[in-house]
Amino acid sequence: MSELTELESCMVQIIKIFHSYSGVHCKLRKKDLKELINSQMSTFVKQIQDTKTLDLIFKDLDANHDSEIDFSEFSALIAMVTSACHASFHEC
Ligand SMILES: [Ca+2]
Repeated sequence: MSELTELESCMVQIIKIFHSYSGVHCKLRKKDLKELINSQMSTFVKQIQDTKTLDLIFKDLDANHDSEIDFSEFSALIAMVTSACHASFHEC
C-alpha cells in the first residue's frame, strides 16, 4: 500500500480503535461502547456515568436493533460527534 494521506491515516485509526474495543466479532456490546466513549472520546463527549444515558445512546446507534453496534452504526456516532465538534470550532 502506498503512503496514506493524513485523512486516510485518521480513517485507519478509527477502524483500529473500533476493533480494539469490538474484538474479533467486530461488534460493540453495551459495555464496549461505554468503555470506548469514556476512554477515547473523553474531551468531546461527556463521560457516561449512568445506565440510562448509556441505554439511550446505544438504542439511538443500534439502527438494526440487534443489540450490538457494528462499524457502520459506530460510524454514525463518529460523524455526529465530528460534526458537533466542527460546529463548536466555528463558535470560537
Ligand atoms: Ca446493531
